[in-house]
Amino acid sequence: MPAPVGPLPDPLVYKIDVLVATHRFTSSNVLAINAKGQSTGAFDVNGRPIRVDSVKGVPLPLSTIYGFNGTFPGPRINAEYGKPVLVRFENHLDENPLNLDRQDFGTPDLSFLTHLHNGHTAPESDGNPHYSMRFGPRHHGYRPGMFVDNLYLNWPAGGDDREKQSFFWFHDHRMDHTGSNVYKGMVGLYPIYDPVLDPGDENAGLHLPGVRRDNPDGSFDVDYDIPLAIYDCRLDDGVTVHHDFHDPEFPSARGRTHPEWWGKTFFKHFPNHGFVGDIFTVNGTAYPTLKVKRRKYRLRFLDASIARIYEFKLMASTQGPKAAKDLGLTGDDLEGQYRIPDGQQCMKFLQIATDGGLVPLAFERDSFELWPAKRREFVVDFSVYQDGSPTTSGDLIYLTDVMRMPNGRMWSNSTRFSADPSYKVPVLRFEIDGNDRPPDRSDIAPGRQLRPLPLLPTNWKNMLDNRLIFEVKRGSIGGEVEWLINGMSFDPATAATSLRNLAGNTPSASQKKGSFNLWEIRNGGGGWVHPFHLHMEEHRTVMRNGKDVTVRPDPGHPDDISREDLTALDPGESVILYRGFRDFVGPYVAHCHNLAHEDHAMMFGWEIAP
Ligand SMILES: [Cu+2]
Repeated sequence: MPAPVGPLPDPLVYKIDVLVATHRFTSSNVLAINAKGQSTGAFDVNGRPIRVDSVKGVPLPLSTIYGFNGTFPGPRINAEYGKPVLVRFENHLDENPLNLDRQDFGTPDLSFLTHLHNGHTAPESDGNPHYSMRFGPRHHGYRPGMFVDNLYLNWPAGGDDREKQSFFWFHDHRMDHTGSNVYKGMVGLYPIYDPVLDPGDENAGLHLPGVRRDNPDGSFDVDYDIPLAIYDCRLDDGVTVHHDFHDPEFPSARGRTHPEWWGKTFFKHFPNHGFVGDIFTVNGTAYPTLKVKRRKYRLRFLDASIARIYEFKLMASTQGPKAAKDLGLTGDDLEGQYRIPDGQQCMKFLQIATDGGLVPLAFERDSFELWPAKRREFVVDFSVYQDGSPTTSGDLIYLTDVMRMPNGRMWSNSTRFSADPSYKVPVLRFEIDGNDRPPDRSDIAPGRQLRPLPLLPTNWKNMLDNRLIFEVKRGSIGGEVEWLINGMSFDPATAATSLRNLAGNTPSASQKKGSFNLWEIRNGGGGWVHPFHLHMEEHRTVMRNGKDVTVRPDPGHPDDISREDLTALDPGESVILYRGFRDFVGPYVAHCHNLAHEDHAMMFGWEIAP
């Protein structure tokens, strides 16, 4: 039911500088290993070999980042429906007061473009290339010395309460270099609360876990409500020769080794399936410990990785994690660095939200997949195990990845596809802090009604024949335009055209403001998976692989019952999405969120016409 559009209050104003800065992935000492798991050498910042104690290791040097306010992840903005936010993003990437080595990735012209994923935002504040190349800076992004004021209205699509979401993030979207800029640190968090159902206060609304503290400047913090941004990276070993498609942009880096970059983030623009790292980090730290009280928490998961998909379980272990090299593992099996051989599931996740906000009914899961850019929110009760026994102070619970994904193409093993029970990589350790139980006034259980879905028109099947069809596929030309949509590489100047549909038409991806339509996204290549993201309104999946999933979701994709901004396409899958086009006019994009695919042209422009 659309609410009347009244005047919104003046926005809360934030300023975020895009800065060259340093980041520490761990304060622990490290031991470098080769693909056989054997200890290898290390180098200092001048590229001179240093002696490594094979037991104690050496400190990890700081990596150079391009970060929002100079941190990774960047700032967290807690937003609220009804209270607009204006963020001034200012480019200071030309300044380098610490004279840090910029290495060979990150946009060469130092421009940035920030997208609030997936804010319901006018095109000029959306930070997408289809707008920026035509109307915005008329460039790939905002260059040094420039700023942009992005207005985030915190307004649900159509003014409809059922369209409210709960967890955005903002990240770089600079055309052709999104992957390298995100990987270089341009990630920020933006949970969005709803004064009616989800105010960040477990005494109010739906009583979801969270204790709110309001600050004098209008901002607020919420205890027991924790975003977890997952990101995988590789670190330079000092002996690998740097060679990349983008060599001409980084002439000082090409064709040689960089011992002076030892231990700093290593990137390749064009591993043609997508880039995966072998060190797994949470909120910028590798293998961290999070102390938790014996009560319920809300955990907001975000996959901020370029291509890696995760499948998480909560596990207990008697023996604890072992270094993968000490288990005799080699090669790709060293990815993740640790294994937890005796890990056993000890807790379940109670899912409360997906990309599109709170789900209609809370539901329990043993594990869940997290695809790039996706958000999944869960309540976990750290006072009790799934068998009913209580937790005690000092207990350790491991957030464990059980999806083996040796390259950016797709997983080799997961619960859904040839599960490998020996693949258990601990990513984060929760430590129970104290035996007392702090007050917990939250009230949530499986089956609890959360946010109803917006209604689907009863005659939606009448729209099937004239739907828009987009097929995502690897092209034969290779290189910089390797990844195609409907056979075309991204053209930021025009709206894309559908493949011929059953009605015999090839409609343009130009939709009238206020309209709704069905869009089909087809995975046209057999061996890849694509996390496909559509800017603007969240969609509802109505069909998957030709089957109606509005009543019963596909067992492999239980999140299809919710609204999402990113659809998970297994090899050969197709989905049909019901989408709305309301409130704003102008150009937006849709693209694969495997950022290596996106940066190599797997994106198309579309628009909302008046
Ligand atoms: Cu893709």
